[in-house]
Amino acid sequence: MGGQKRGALIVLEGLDRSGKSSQCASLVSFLQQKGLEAEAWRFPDRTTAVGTMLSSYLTSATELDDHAVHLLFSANRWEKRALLEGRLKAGTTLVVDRYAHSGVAFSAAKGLDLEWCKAPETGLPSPDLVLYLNIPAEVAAARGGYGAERYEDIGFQKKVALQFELLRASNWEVVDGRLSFDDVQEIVRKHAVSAINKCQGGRDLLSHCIQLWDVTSRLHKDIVY
Ligand code: FDM
Ligand code: MG
Repeated sequence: MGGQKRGALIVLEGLDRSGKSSQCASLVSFLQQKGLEAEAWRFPDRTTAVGTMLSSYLTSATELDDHAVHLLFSANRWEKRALLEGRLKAGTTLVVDRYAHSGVAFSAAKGLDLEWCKAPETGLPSPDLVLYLNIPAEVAAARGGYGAERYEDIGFQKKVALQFELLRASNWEVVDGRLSFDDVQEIVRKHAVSAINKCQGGRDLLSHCIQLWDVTSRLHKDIVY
């Protein structure tokens, strides 16, 4: 079991306009400057055939049943799984802008059953670290720049935030997204470097796979509402 050095799977999550994309880009440059192998990834990956369908749904060019679109978002991750695992095993750290947590939070916010939403994601590689950029929906909206895409609506983003809360697990670090860009980046770097060091110490990828939601559901029982 394990023992082999590998790259870390680091995911940034949060509402729209929480700063994920710029923080991801800055983190990848920092890691590369340190001489580490690192790549920026993002979901949805709009470059694939499935991604094209998602993109046209998000721009409201097409309509799709909520369940169907949920499965497409998940399929968009599964179609990249082999490549993703290959990169990690080859020692490359992946910094991913959104992952299965966005998949579940956005669909559950529409009213789909949370457990149903989790099911198709189960078995995907579990992140070593989820950095959640925490920002109230009002603050995100005030940053401006909500485009015309589906979901870019303050009322809906509030519902998404509630769902993200339910997904918090032990591999999450919640970062205050209202801090300055540099302050957020400093925290992000610190946690990322620590996750990378653990993986270089031979943290096993496969045994980790099954934990995407296991960690979560265990925590769920401890949450007092
Ligand atoms: N989104 C993203 C989902 O609804 N499910 C998913 O699985 C993922 C990865 O797509 F509003 C939503 C979140 C966001 C929209 O994402 C487009 P970007 O990061 O803004 O491109
Ligand atoms: Mg967006």
